[in-house]
Amino acid sequence: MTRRVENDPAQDAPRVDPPGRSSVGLPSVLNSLRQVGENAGVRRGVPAMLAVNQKRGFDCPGCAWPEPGRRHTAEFCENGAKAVAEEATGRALAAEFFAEHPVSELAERSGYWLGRQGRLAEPLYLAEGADHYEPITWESALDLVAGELRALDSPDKAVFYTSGRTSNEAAFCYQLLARLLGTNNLPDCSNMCHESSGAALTETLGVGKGSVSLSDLYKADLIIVAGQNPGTNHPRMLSALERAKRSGARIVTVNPLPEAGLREFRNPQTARGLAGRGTELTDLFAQIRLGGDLALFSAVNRLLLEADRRGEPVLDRAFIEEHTHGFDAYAEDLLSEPGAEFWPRVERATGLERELIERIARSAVDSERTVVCWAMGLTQHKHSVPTIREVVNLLLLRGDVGRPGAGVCPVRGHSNVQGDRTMGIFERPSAAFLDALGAEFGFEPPRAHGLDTVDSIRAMAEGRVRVFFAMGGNFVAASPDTNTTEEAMRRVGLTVHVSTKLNRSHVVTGTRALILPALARSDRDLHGDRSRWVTVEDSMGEVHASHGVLPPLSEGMRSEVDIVRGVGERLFGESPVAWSRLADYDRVRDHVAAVVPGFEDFNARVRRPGGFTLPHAPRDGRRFPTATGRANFTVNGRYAPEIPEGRLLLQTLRSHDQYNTTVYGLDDRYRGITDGRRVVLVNPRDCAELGVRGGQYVDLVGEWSDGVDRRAPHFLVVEYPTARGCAAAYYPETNVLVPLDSTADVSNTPTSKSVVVRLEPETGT
Ligand SMILES: Nc1nc2c(c(=O)[nH]1)N[C@H]1C(S)=C(S)[C@@H](COP(=O)(O)OP(=O)(O)OC[C@H]3O[C@@H](n4cnc5c(=O)[nH]c(N)nc54)[C@H](O)[C@@H]3O)O[C@H]1N2
Ligand SMILES: Nc1nc2c(c(=O)[nH]1)N[C@H]1C(S)=C(S)[C@@H](COP(=O)(O)OP(=O)(O)OC[C@H]3O[C@@H](n4cnc5c(=O)[nH]c(N)nc54)[C@H](O)[C@@H]3O)O[C@H]1N2
Ligand SMILES: [Mo]
Repeated sequence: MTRRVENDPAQDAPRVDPPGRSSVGLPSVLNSLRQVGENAGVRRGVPAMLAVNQKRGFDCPGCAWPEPGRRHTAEFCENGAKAVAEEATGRALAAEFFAEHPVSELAERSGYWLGRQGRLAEPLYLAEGADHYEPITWESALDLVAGELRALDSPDKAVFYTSGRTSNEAAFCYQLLARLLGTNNLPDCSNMCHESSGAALTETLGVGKGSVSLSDLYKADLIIVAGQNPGTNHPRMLSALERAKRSGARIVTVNPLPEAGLREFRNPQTARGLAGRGTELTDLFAQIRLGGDLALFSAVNRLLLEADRRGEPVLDRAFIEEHTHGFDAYAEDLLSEPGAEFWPRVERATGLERELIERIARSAVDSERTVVCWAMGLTQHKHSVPTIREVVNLLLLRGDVGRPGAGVCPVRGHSNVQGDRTMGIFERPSAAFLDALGAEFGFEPPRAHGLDTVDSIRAMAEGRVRVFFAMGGNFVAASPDTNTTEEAMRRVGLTVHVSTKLNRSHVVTGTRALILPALARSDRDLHGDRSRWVTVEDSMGEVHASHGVLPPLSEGMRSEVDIVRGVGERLFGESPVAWSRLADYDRVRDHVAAVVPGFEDFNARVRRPGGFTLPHAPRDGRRFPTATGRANFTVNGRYAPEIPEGRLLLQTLRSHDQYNTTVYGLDDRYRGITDGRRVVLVNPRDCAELGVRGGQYVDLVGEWSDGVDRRAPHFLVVEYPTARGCAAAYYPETNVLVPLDSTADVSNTPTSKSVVVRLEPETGT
């Protein structure tokens, strides 16, 4: 927990207004300009903003939403602008900063304060027992990492974490380093994010990625947006939804919160939008209870099956016959529960009336082409994998996979999280990938599965990890069960963070710690006098180049590829990998082309304007590389979270002014919250029942079977129109409440969207 510290405004008392009804428009444009001006200044800010998502520019370090083919000069959004401003800041962190501020003091600061101090500019070392980081040369820093890795008695005592901003080139080199060392311990932010989507889609469709492109969204008749808040987290998606709407699409929104972004959108790229006239996006809003989506989608599917039994032509029989497996068993199971039990159960789980669910089913039947989009609202529950499989069942019933205007659309988070996985950042790599990697470099990669994020924390807690290496991210703040995770991190021998900005993971460390400052997406990456560029893959499997444009703030920063090369050379010399040649990223891309399917002729194809699209068998030809060789219907059970008497189910989510653990500001404009983050949104009727009122401060106390007291103190209660029984508060302040052992079945993703809590009158801190 962060305590009150002088000059650290994160704890200020928030102001509360009614939630907004519309999103973007002029206030958002003004806010972008202000953020860029304040952080990056005109000299760095303007060139940076003109290069975002342009063909010779860099990929926005915000979200993974794809760029449209025809681009505006300003192809970015308010929150992309904040992400760019954050990294393009003109402030560099000098060594004096660390002489002035001991780590013990920095550990009392909020993440907001830490992030505002500027860009990390030179390598830093925290020696055993020391309380201050001190500058260290790159040579010594890399020697230290290599020495520590070489000294391990087992390669599995090293853990290599990745956050999803890492380029394809860096990710490929990084996983190669880990596997040459002999471990598959490659946890990543995906483990906390879309792992449930990957697991469900691989099992049912054979490919763990989305099957639609932007043009499919434009052609769809029906778009269901479930468990996602694009107005804040994928603002450019709103333009795509607006365009779909103009072409006649209906939009069904499934969410416990009435998110402003999905109600009315004022497009800042059009005069109409700037003048304050918007497009109503949502046609049908299902205000679902947290974790109710499995019940909802199974109810919609049951209505379709019942209509089919009555002889109505609602199923795509030809598709089911030719391309799927398991239909009969699925239909039999779903229809087996008597209606008198089925419907009351669904109504309890969803909080929705049957009539509304019937309208959603009707929309599905009336639609020739349906796309379902989702994000963390579906992936971070105990039963996320069955829930997403049930979404797939709906599309399979209608033949809505592998044809234009239809398909699955898991909307990814970090701008290259999908690419990192494609490059082999995965603790459970396929045998085919390892075979190809081993053949390309002439070594035998380790075959045993490695540790994911949650299992890494367990291993650290048990003292089984000596070196923790992070390629970006903020592991201790992003992970669940903050106290447990921080204690675990302190048991590691050496922690190494390749980072751009200071964060909590730099001040909660192992016995010794290194910070290695990396060039960011917007920075020019010079090698001699040659400018290098990298590639990324967006949420729709499109691969393209990203050229940094800004002069780096300091010569002390290195590219992620060069940092990995430095460790690799020291550990293994030039064989079997010629690390020195990989300074030329074309050579890295040649290796990728040889190892990763879909990257043939990578260097040539990625140089074409707009790059290229990776193959996707279900999308491209209705081929399903699953265990059965067909798309699989799955039987998904009846689980829904129970909310015990006098308790609430809490979701931990993002405000409008943050990027994951990076807090840009203290406002959540669309939800009416200003100047503070320690708020808990509660339905007014739940407030009345629980005997609390808006404006009162409470402690949030997590309840979990292990009986540990998990407490997040001092939260302002805000009466808010969320679904009954379901509260919301911001991440990462509430991560302390998410039990490490509370994870999704199959994917092992922490259940950040369903934590049972009680509200207690504040105990005082
Ligand atoms: N500006 C900005 N952009 C970002 C990020 C950021 O922090 N800031 N983060 C990036 C990352 S890594 C990711 S993964 C994405 C995250 O993008 P989102 O998934 O949109 O992020 P969250 O804020 O977690 O919002 C979850 C949404 O799901 C809803 N929800 C929660 N539980 C349920 C449920 O049980 N059922 C349904 N139907 N809905 C539910 C919530 O009310 C909320 O609207 O955004 C990416 N883009
Ligand atoms: N309770 C709760 N917990 C959650 C979630 C939730 O919804 N609720 N969401 C989960 C999700 S979806 C995700 S993806 C994870 C996110 O987990 P992470 O990806 O680990 O966290 P971030 O906050 O995105 O990491 C920010 C840090 O990355 C570094 N960084 C930024 N850009 C670069 C770069 O270009 N290179 C390098 N080397 N470093 C860079 C900066 O130092 C910055 O401080 O959190 C998860 N945790
Ligand atoms: Mo994410």
